[in-house]
Amino acid sequence: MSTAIVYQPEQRLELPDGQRRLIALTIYLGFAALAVGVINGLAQALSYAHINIFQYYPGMNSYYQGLTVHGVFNAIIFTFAFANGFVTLTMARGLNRKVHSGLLIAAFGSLALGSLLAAFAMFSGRASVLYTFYAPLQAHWTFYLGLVLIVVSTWITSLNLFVTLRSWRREHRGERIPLLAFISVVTYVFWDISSLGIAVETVVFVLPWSLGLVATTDPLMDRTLFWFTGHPIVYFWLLPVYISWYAMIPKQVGGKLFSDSAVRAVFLMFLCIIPIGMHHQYMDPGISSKLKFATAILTFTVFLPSLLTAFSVMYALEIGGRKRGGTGLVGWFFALPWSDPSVAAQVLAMLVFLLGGITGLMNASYSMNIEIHNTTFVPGHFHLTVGTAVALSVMGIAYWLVPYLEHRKLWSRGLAQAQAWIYAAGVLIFARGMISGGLAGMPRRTAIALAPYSEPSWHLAGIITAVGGSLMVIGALLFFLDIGLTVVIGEREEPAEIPFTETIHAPATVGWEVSFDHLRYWIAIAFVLIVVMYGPFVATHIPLASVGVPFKRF
Ligand code: HAS
Repeated sequence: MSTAIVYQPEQRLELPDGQRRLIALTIYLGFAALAVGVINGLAQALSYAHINIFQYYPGMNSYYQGLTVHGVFNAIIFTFAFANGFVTLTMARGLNRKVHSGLLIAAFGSLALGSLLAAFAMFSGRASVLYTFYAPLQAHWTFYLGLVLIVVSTWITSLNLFVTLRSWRREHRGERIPLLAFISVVTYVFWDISSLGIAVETVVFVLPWSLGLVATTDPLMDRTLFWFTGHPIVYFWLLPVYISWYAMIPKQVGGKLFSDSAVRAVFLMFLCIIPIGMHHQYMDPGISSKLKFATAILTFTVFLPSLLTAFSVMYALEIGGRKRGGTGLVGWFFALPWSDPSVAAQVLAMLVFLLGGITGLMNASYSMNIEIHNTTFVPGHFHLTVGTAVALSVMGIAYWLVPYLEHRKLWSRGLAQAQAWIYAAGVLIFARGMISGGLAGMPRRTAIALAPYSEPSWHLAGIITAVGGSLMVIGALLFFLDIGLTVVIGEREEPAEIPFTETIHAPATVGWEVSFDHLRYWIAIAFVLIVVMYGPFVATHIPLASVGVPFKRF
């Protein structure tokens, strides 16, 4: 460690005020969406304990309407808005230059308009199709158009990253792309390719169908295109958080990142291993078992980048903990700066993600999947992942990010700390309920509070789910309170710095590792793998449009 090499842009990021405000607006739109989603989540959690409060939600007329609002606002609008704002900022910080203002405005406009259209469709009861919006369920065209615009906002954001990178490269010929900028841009290249499935599904299949331009649609092709994106979307939620875990948290705990190359390799692995969406279709007819088997194998390889992340981030935390006086096998862990709510929230999110990862492994195994598919085990898994590894990390990031964007102090560090622990405790209880219920066959996406049937083995699981879910809602509301008060009445302060870590090993300037920066090679590998995995399905699929699901008039 004595030979540590520092690699970080030295200057402080001077972002024009207008750009800072737009990034803030984008992120706040995401937080507003999270608030709407979370409030609707309470009714979902209580329903498992046979408590029916759906009728108290204004404008909500059915369980599925509420569930759609919960899923779309939390999993699509919140996550995309945060990614657009945060990754634009990390790109600017990584290259120490401003981004393109016009593209920033266009991305925000597209996101805001898309969110309004989708919200209109959902709140007016014309889009109770859940956040997995494939056929045969059909929504009003405004819902699909809204989602198209939301995805377009991510593409505009990508364009902004590419334009900014290109102008940096012109001035830094032959230099390696700085790590923070590299992982930011790879996140969006990965998403651009991943989103092609949902783009085709929406524009070619469900949008014309919902407009009545075509009479029927092909549900299996539609589902397959959806899941082509529907799996990698989870890493689009996760990778902005990985940017923080890799490039920011080590600095916040006083540690350092071990290896620049390892981080680049992790992001490139995600970029290459896109086509595993069929693990959501293990139970679908019309897909060969050989393809399902190949998908299972490839799904297990996607554990690798997350395991590498676990070891790299843990090592960075350990360096920080030991510097702060922690000794022994686990002493360093308790020596971390737990009083910093940004650190506490994110480290708790990492610990919860260990369980999220294990449950993902169980989902991915074909024989286990038969047992848990369409049960509450699955929402148990994804509240440990997107619901906490992502959402709680974003809350932790917000505890330095919002003060940075507003030039104000966080309103209450104590409240922030309490919310992180309450939320983490809540999700562990919630997931315990969902997972045990799921193993006993408790179905997901079912209004248990209204169902005329129930199994005795679901009762305790349902109560645990409701208790944990309520704690999560309380934790989230405390977050909104603290962040809202920070924005409105937080004490003014000098603009803070964006935390940005050093790496022990600088990026290589010769040898094979330099090829990491040649993104076209990795993009080519991604496409080859996509053809290998999806080619056989497309080549042998018998279109079902002629006997498919008919257009319905709203
Ligand atoms: Fe998943 C279903 C498989 C990860 C989200 N997943 C879902 C759905 C969602 C979702 C939303 O194979 C439901 C979709 C729907 O509505 O139907 N998932 C996986 C696998 C992984 C995985 C193999 N999922 C995620 C992530 C998500 C997410 C991440 C959101 C962000 N998932 C599945 C499958 C299904 C599925 C099937 C279909 C189920 C069905 O039948 O319907 C893997 O990528 C997980 C790898 C993760 C790890 C954990 C690494 C841990 C880290 C933390 C480090 C901790 C530190 C602290 C540093 C291996 C990086 C350490 C300190 C100490 C002191 C210890």
